[in-house]
Amino acid sequence: MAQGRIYLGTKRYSSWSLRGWLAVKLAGLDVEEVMIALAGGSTPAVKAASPSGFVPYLEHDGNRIWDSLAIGEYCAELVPSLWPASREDRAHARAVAAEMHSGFRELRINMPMSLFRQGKGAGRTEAVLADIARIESVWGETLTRSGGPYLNGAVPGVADAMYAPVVFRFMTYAPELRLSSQHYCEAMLSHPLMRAWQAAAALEPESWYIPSMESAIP
Ligand SMILES: N[C@@H](CCC(=O)N[C@@H](CS)C(=O)NCC(=O)O)C(=O)O
Repeated sequence: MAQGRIYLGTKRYSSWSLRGWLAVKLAGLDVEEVMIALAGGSTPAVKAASPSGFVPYLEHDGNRIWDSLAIGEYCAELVPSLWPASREDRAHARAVAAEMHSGFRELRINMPMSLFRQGKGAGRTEAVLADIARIESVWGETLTRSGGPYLNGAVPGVADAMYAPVVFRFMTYAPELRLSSQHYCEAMLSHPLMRAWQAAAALEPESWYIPSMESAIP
């Protein structure tokens, strides 16, 4: 029997859900998935299910954890290898994960995660390009430290979970990226968990689609 449940929003769109789900899966937690179709604003079913009114929300072993980064930390307490082994590298990875959690607002607004949208070339405002430049610099520095192919090293960890939606955004909007970023995106996109998320998203019913998130962008 599952040891709990994770509440998630529509997989095509819910970038925060992807982060929490990846952390839970990377930690190997046995939890049931409760899917909620997002309304594209405030979703009554999300408000009813989650203490914060946001997904992801994890209930596990009597614990209630809302917020993607808190879920990542919880999972890493159970499986410490979700952060790097050395204190210095862990400090760096935590800063990197926190920067994603609290920042890159322009990228998030102008290149929203929408897995199957025709978005190539869209969203490239100056502020978005500045966010992307910073992300590439963070990835470059972190991959050099970790030895790659993931920010966490040989296997993905919390920092990778935090940036996973950025990888999907880059897949959709296809901004120019340096070679090392392209390699990181390829490693992430070919990871079985990222593939599984994408496959599940492809099976979501059309009634869950949010038209403004699906529209092709000229
Ligand atoms: N800081 C939160 C943000 C969570 C968040 O904004 N989730 C969105 C879905 S991606 C949500 O639940 N929105 C409310 C709604 O759509 O009703 C986290 O890291 O988990």
